[in-house]
Amino acid sequence: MNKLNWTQSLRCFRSFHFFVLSLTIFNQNLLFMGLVRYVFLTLLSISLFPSCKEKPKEPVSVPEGVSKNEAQKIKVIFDTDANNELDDQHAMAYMLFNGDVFDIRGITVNATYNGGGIQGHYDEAERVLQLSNLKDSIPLLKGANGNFDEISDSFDPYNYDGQEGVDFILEETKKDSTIIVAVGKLTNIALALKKDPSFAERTKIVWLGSNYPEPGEYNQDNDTISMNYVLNSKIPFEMVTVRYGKPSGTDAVAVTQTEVNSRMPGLGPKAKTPITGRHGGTFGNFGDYSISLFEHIHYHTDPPSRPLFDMVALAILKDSSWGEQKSIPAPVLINNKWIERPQNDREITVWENFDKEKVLADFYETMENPTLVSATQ
Ligand SMILES: [Ca+2]
Repeated sequence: MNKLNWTQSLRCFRSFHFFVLSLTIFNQNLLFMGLVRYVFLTLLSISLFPSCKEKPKEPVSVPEGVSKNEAQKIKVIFDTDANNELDDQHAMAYMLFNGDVFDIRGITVNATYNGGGIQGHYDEAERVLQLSNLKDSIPLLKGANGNFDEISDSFDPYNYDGQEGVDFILEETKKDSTIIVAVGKLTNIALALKKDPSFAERTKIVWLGSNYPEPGEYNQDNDTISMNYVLNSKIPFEMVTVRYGKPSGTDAVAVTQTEVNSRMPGLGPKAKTPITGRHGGTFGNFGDYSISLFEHIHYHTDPPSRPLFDMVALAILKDSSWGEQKSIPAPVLINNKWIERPQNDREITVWENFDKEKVLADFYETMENPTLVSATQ
């Protein structure tokens, strides 16, 4: 039952007060006035007490442009090395075009080897936001340029590399049940845990990375110490595996350049302000930029194809049936080898065996029929 509002409560109190007063008078004069006064006071009370009843609920009006299922959306901070390869940009577009599914609280960048330092990753993330007409509508912040061990070595919580992005992650997760989808190295996440260990209790990390149980993988190798720090913490942690060359990892969720050239032209919203791509050229929608990214990437396969690794980490949040998940005691990486810890009470989730057809069908469907996420600033 809903609470009465203040106006109703006041009216209710007045009515009740009057009723009690009336009863008192009624008792004192019962012998004299009898039935006439009784009937009068009863009718008066009945006329006043209905004001105590809860008023029928007025229909809740949804502000223009706000979807009715806003509360059901997955609140996400996306932590990306946006300028590495081409899957981060496609993941970003997929996320930004899934406005019915995701509520994007912000985007933070981290810097892996390929991508021109933190500024290069920031610039590329900004290009995708601009193509989506969301630049300045979604917070975009720089995280750490360096690695966890060097930053944490003489850590000053009020002045450290990555503070802008990491502090944003810490503050934003205090407000709501926001999760972090991390698709680069885990430096920013480890720094957030170091600065505020209670961070572990208010969010979860979905990380695209590792060839677990095999060694190696780009995101992992960029900062293994940060990964171990996260594995040894209590923060809920889901690992969306890469597994180079294996059918069970996101490496298998690849698209060919031929397919991109035929399906992507012109897709996505028309950008109000076109971008200059990282390889040059001017682009007015994400679809055309996608073709440019595929044109300038190295290929190791015949026919030429590239996995959309990072996009899969978002797809399995959208529909968990597009991958298989299992819980394992958290292992640790020592000397580039995974060491199992079967006695470890701390468990993590491992994602594998992705439904490539369904994930890619949804990717193209999303590109063809985008629903932009709402602005958050
Ligand atoms: Ca990435």
